[in-house]
Amino acid sequence: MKEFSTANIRNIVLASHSNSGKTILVENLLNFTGATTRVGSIEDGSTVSDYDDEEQRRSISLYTSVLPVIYKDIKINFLDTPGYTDFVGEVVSAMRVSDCALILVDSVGGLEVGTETALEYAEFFKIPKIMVINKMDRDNANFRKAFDSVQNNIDSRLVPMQLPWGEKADFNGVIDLVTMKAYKGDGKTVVDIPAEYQAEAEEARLQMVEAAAEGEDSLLEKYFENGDLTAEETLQGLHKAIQEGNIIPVLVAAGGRMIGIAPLLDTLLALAPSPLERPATIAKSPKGEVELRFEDSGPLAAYVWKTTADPFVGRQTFFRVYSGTMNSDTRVWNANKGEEERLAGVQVPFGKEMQPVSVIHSGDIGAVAKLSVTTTGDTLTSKEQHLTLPVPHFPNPLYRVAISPKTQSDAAKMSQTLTRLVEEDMTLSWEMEQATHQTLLFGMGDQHIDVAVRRAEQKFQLNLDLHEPKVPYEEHITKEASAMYRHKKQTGGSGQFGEVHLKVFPIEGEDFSFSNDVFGGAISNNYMAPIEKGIKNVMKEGVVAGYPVHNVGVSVFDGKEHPVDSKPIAFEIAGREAFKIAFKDANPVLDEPIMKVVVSMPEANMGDIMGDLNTRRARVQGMNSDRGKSTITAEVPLSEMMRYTTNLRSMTGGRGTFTMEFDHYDLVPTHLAQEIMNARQKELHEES
Ligand SMILES: Nc1nc2c(ncn2[C@@H]2O[C@H](COP(=O)(O)OP(=O)(O)O)[C@@H](O)[C@H]2O)c(=O)[nH]1
Ligand SMILES: [Mg+2]
Repeated sequence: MKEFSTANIRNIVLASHSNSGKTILVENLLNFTGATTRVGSIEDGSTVSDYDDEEQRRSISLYTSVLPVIYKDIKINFLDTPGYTDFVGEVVSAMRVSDCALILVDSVGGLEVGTETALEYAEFFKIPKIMVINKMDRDNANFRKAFDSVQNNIDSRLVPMQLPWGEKADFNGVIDLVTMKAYKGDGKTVVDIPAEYQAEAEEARLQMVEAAAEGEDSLLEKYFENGDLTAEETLQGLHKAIQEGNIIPVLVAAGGRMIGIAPLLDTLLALAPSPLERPATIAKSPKGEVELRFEDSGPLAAYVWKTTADPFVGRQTFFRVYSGTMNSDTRVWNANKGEEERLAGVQVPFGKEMQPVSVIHSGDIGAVAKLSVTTTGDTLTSKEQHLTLPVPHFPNPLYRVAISPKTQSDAAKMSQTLTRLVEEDMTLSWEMEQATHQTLLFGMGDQHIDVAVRRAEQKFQLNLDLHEPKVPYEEHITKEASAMYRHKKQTGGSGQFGEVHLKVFPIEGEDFSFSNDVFGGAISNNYMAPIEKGIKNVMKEGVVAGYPVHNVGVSVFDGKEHPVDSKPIAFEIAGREAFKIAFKDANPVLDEPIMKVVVSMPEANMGDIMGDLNTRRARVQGMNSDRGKSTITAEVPLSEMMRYTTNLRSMTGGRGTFTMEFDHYDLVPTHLAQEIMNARQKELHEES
């Protein structure tokens, strides 16, 4: 592939609700510009962007792909992201390294939740936005309606730069308000605006020019003087204005029919900023903060925004250069890991293909294979400069499932494979939970988990079973109780004998205390350790409900031993059993984890969400509404929140989100605790 210097690079993220035609749009752009000889389709699983098996199987994008489109000597790196909520982590990563967002809106669906999310992230990352009302050829396409559905829900002003020339089956092309020409089909044929559109186009053009004039003071003066701007001035003004972020230019297309392609590309070249026009990046170094411009001559700083760990291809690391250049056959310093990495060859990603190049210039996106320690979020730099670039905040994965290996050989590689999987994905994590003895996998939703589990199977030959996650309850007692147990086996062979009298009582501040309060040597000192061991073993397993015991004191105050048959194992058993009896008598209760939950939703859903939270034993601590968005802060038991991701989505049409973190343990209400204990006793009964 040809080399492109910073001024000739654009990085544009394609983001919106699933199904608005992002993947097919790039597919057509690639074909239009001669990069491919045929146009692939979603249905055949033959697009350049959705190359992963799982994407093809599901017919949706799951991962961000990089597709460079070369047009008029400029390389536009399109980052095609998934639109489904579960894969929003990919959108965050892509936005982080893009200089402009192209937001697609379905001409029928209008503003859908994934598109709202895309707009919010573009806002958050402060990158200019350009909108396309796409699929204008659809049966129920309605430009105005789609346009209004967006405008009525956002603060930024939408400014049409194009109008559709016909709609639905009659969608012929686009009327471009800058050139005031009509572009037929892909746009190679340019004609005069048909008479019936002239008036509408004139009016829309005036509004566009006015918006452009506001982009720059000098243009505003000219506009007041002449009452108009030239085409060039209009583009210049809009180019400025979108970088301020308060206007969003609107284009029209039917990417899948290759309509509006040339005017779309031309507008992108005119409006989307090159890296040179972006604000300085602030990097950290041991000497303090450093301002980086996208300069080849600057110190090396490349941000790793994506990693894939395919067992056959090996690890692929995707980076964006913020300063300096990344060169083949050199060594770089991973500032986050504090280790050197050797770059065998740097490459330009083109879907799944990697095209070798000798250098990746500042501002560009590249990839490198087989790095050893580098993971997503790391900065590659020089050892002397030791620069680190900021890592964005990713939404916390709150949807949990318990997993277990299917076979012995799966067990052997489970932890290693899970570690590699989560390394690829900032919104996936796993942990072993001591209290429930479960391995938990956390993701953004059931689809996300499903993809991860299939990926483990297909790519890593790790087969997993899924289970309901258990709540990590805890057992404790609320009063003092005593018990004795005699363990005796004296029939035939060598016998066993041990008798323990003990008292249990609640304690605070520590989980366990043990004292030997035996007077007169009823039990020898050396049997105390086995007794303690027996008790500690039950504490792990739980007595009444199968959950770990906390905050209990034990005093052994009496017992009996036998000169021949007493041995450590006998006392271990006697200690354990005496503890169990005393514990059951000491009014045992259960504690449950209480989470601090913050739910955000459209104001209209507030009543429903509140009502629903009440059925989840929530303790609401605060509510807030601001410009149509509401938040509720509440403490809610974890047991009530297990499938909240799914429930909240269905209550809010996907517009509700929440955060959740552990806050404290609190008593489980008696009737619920009783149910849990009964279930456990039944389970024990069935086991024995
Ligand atoms: N009618 C029509 N369908 C389209 C157009 N572009 C894409 N599609 C179809 O819309 C569906 C979703 O497209 P896709 O590119 O996967 O959308 P994405 O989820 O935004 O990437 C596919 O079935 C496409 O064939 C278009 O311009 N017109
Ligand atoms: Mg897609």
